[in-house]
Amino acid sequence: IVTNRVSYRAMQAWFLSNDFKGSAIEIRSIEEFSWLNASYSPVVKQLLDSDARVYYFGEQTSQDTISEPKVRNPKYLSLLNHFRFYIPEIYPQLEKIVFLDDDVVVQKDLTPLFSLDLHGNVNGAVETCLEAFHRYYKYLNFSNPLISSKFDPQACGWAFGMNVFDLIAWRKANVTARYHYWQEQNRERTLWKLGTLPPGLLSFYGLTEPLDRRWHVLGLGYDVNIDNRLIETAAVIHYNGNMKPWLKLAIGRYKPFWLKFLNSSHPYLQDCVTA
Ligand SMILES: *[C@@H]1O[C@H](CO)[C@@H](O)[C@H](O)[C@H]1NC(C)=O
Ligand SMILES: *[C@@H]1O[C@H](CO)[C@@H](O)[C@H](O)[C@H]1NC(C)=O
Ligand SMILES: *[C@@H]1O[C@H](CO)[C@@H](O)[C@H](O)[C@H]1NC(C)=O
Ligand SMILES: *[C@@H]1O[C@H](CO)[C@@H](O)[C@H](O)[C@H]1NC(C)=O
Ligand SMILES: [Mn+2]
Repeated sequence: IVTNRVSYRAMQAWFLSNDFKGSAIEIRSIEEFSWLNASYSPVVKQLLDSDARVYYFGEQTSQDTISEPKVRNPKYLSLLNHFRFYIPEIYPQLEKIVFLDDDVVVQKDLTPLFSLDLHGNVNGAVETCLEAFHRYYKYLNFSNPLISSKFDPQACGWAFGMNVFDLIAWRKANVTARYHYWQEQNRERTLWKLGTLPPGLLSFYGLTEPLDRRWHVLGLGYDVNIDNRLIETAAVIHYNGNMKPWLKLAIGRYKPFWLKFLNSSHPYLQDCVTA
């Protein structure tokens, strides 16, 4: 688990005071990774530059802030969000990893994911273009020749949140370098606006293996029409979207799938559990 300095102590206290059937849990803070600095990562550089702009010109006069308020949203500013693109460097000894977002619930054993054949691909992910609009043209600026000359606008999108990464194939294909390249091209935000999915779609293009949809059922944070059977049989459910199960605006029907793993008699939770 990688967190930041602000949450590090609380995370440690939480995992020390709970037993997860003997699982080994390592908590690290993103500030430890001194190699992830502005001279190596264009993303760090861009985040520092945008902080500096706000600092020097003030929030009220910054054009970025006025025209794109979401850019100030910590979700998009956080380096933690982009940290997924450095997994092979975080764990130089590992060959394969299952990556999970912090807003998922694991409902089944994920061990079989490690023996799935990714056919030489780097990223095992569920595709999202069952809904017709989740295609590349939806996420990227195809008016830009950098994009339109290299990518198929109809290519199917996929999701972060539960991914199997083959780290050997990742290093061989220099995916992190590709990601840096695209982040640099997007300095002026002309290729895409926000988030980690668009650079992911570019960096893992042609390197993504579609997984059976039942591995990862998405949308529990915004889509009110997900079939209950689909949720119940999923290996991982993902509350992506704003309506997180721990918030008041949660979608009521999806809340129990999260709540049932919560130990409400735990003293740390006594103050915040309302259910
Ligand atoms: C920045 O990271 C590079 C490697 O990524 C490292 O060689 C360098 O020492 C780091 N600089 C600082 C100031 O930590
Ligand atoms: C990855 O980068 C290394 C070193 O920069 C280079 O030698 C190699 O050809 C690159 N591989 C690919 C597939 O681009
Ligand atoms: C998309 O790319 C074109 C060509 O570079 C550019 O003129 C346009 O401003 C971009 N659109 C956005 C929304 O950034
Ligand atoms: C729930 O938390 C309480 C208080 O910390 C603890 O005694 C109990 O064993 C926990 N129950 C489970 C199922 O983990
Ligand atoms: Mn998520």
